[in-house]
Amino acid sequence: MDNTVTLTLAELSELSNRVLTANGMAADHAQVIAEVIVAGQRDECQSHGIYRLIVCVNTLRNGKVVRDAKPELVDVSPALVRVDARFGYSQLAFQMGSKVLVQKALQVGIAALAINNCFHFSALWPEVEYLAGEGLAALAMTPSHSWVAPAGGAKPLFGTNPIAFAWPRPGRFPYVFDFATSAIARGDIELHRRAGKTIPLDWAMDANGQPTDDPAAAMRGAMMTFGGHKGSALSAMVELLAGPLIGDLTSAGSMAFDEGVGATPCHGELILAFNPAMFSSGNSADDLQRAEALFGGIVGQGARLPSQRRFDARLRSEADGVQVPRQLLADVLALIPS
Ligand code: NDP
Ligand code: PYC
Repeated sequence: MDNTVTLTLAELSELSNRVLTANGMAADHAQVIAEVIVAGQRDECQSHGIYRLIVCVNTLRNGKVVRDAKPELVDVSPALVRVDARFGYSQLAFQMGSKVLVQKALQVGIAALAINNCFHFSALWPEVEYLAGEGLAALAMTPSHSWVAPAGGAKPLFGTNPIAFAWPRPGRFPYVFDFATSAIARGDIELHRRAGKTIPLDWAMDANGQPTDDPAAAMRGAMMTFGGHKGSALSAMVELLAGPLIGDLTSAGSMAFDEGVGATPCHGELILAFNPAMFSSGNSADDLQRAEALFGGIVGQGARLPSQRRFDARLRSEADGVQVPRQLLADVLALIPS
């Protein structure tokens, strides 16, 4: 028997909305959360697609998330906007704050959006892609729960702390990268555990600090940063800029707030936007052309641009629908109370 089921994007959207609202999520939150889950599955970003419904529902049932939170926007300065998510999920807060962020970056040249007190589970590329679509370069980062050891240590301290960057390319998909500062997103380790697969030895240590290929042991131990001390320093940077700088929790604080429930992490997020036209020395068309030459230099030697795999998957999924592992779909359907 085929181990996957094909769903159209509309079917996946309807299913995601149904699972969330049937578990008490307010309709406006469910709608925007369903959109990022569909986008993740559509782009074959498996760690942040339909699988996330399981974590969201656990959070709705056991966590401290406010199911109908109304985000509150504060216009702090010409270049800074803050949105307090009021302990709801992050998506509505981003939707509200990003419109103001765009206006500020277009007017001032550089602007920041700080989101506070949000439950955060999603990939960051949808956010920086949106900003690139507005003609801006963008950088986003967020902590998570303390699951990752600093390089040279063996005890969880950092989150998986993703950093995403986008550069606008008029008429094409933007240049985008988005990766955890851990060797891999934690969601991927969980997907390996679900599939009964081993993991590479450079992803995580067991509880005794020994490299392990067992995903369950890895989740009880400590994940490793990517690139040794370099990923470790970047991870600390994310903790600082998207934590204390914006008046919010570190990953260790998020873990303590969770009180062992295993809910979605709750903390802040920092998003920066840059207006290339205003930074330009006078001829932004030439400057954008130099950027294109750089991208040409990458692909010209047979390398690929980050996100190209996702963009290819997007076109495929839009035409043919998405493949969902049969067991994962069954587990998601079981989340709907009878
Ligand atoms: P990956 O290691 O799978 O990919 C990271 C990036 O590298 C992607 O942009 C990917 O593009 C690119 N890439 C991969 N292989 C190549 C290659 N050969 N050449 C060029 N580029 C390449 O991601 P992670 O596991 O680190 O993270 C996955 C997701 O998890 C991210 O979207 C992240 O935001 C999310 N996440 C969210 C967290 C949160 O707290 N909200 C925490 C941690 C992670 P492509 O996709 O096209 O392969
Ligand atoms: O996959 O590491 C992860 C993750 C943490 C929070 C959301 N995703």
